Amino acid sequence: MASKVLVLNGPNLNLLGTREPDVYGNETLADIEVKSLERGDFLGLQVEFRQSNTEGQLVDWVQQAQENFDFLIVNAGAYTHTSVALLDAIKSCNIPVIEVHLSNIHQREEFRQHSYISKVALGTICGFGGYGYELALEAAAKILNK
Ligand code: CA2
Repeated sequence: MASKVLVLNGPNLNLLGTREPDVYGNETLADIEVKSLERGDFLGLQVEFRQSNTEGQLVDWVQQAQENFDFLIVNAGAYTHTSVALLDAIKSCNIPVIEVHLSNIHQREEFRQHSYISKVALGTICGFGGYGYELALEAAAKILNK
């Protein structure tokens, strides 16, 4: 049976493709979802893609993830830099987690250079735009098949 991967997206990522193309590219989140599902099919992974602007909803999804999924990929948006709640939820979640960012957060404002998610993620992929999600799926497939 195919391994199942949950991809969580945080606040304002639903606005992708509408503004700030110089920072985040021209792709919409729906475009990234289509490519992630296709890459998942190719890798033998069943991918589910979700987005919420609400911290509590993201925490609930992380808490529930281990019941139905084998792997978690998270772009927590701005909550990356603020959310101890998401850090705690990921810490107690028994499945591996990869952090993704479209932009290279280390080249941006100082407040974006710290990530609570990085403290508990297996690794972080940032700076490759929407392709970062596909890279994270490649890594997930490798780790799950080990
Ligand atoms: O680079 C990333 O993926 C981020 O997680 C994106 C977040 C940002 O707060 C993080 O520091 C880095 C923001 C996503 C908001 O995207 C927008 C796109 C178009 C218009 C407005 C917001």
